[in-house]
Amino acid sequence: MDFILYYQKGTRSQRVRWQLEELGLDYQLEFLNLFKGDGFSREHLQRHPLGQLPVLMINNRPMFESGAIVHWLADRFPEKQMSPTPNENLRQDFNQWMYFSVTSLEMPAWEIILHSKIIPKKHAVKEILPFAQKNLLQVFDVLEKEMSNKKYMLGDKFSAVDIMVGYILMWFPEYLSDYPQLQKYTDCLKQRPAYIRSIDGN
Ligand SMILES: N[C@@H](CCC(=O)N[C@@H](CS)C(=O)NCC(=O)O)C(=O)O
Repeated sequence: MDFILYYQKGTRSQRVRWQLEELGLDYQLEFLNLFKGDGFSREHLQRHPLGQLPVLMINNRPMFESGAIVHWLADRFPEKQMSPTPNENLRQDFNQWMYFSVTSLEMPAWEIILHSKIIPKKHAVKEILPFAQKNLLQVFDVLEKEMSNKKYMLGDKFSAVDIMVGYILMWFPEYLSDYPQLQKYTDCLKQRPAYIRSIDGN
């Protein structure tokens, strides 16, 4: 299969690159610079109607939404065991945490990043921060408890869920010191050769 990942370091396209590396697939990176408006070029808007990243071209057919791409790749290459099959009990947990990662976890996380780091100060709504922080820490509490006796989100085996959850946890190194299990978990994820390759270069 032919894969082209439209990519910018520090964006959710890193999730997809990490997954491609875990699966050992060949892919080409096409670098965009969202700050320079590359997302809104006519060509890119044909790949992604909102002009966002990531987009993965799969045999010339575009796919967007980082979670959906990571999930699709996991299911498409079952021999790599990055997602349990629908017949396994663990598939229940897999679906639960995949959706959790892009809703309960990512929503407050993104509000914090957006209103403290991305939106220019005069447009940011700083009143949203305490509320989002409270929600995020509640979710961190849940994950801390969840990880108290496991190496990965699904137990002993790394899966696509770890890419989805781990990627967001890594946005908040300053909070992790209060969460020893999550600190240990993200330290372990950061040592994975595929993760290290996925953050290589620009
Ligand atoms: N839910 C989407 C979110 C995509 C998204 O917001 N991407 C950001 C980069 S991390 C982006 O392209 N922002 C530019 C924009 O919204 O104009 C996903 O996970 O793929």
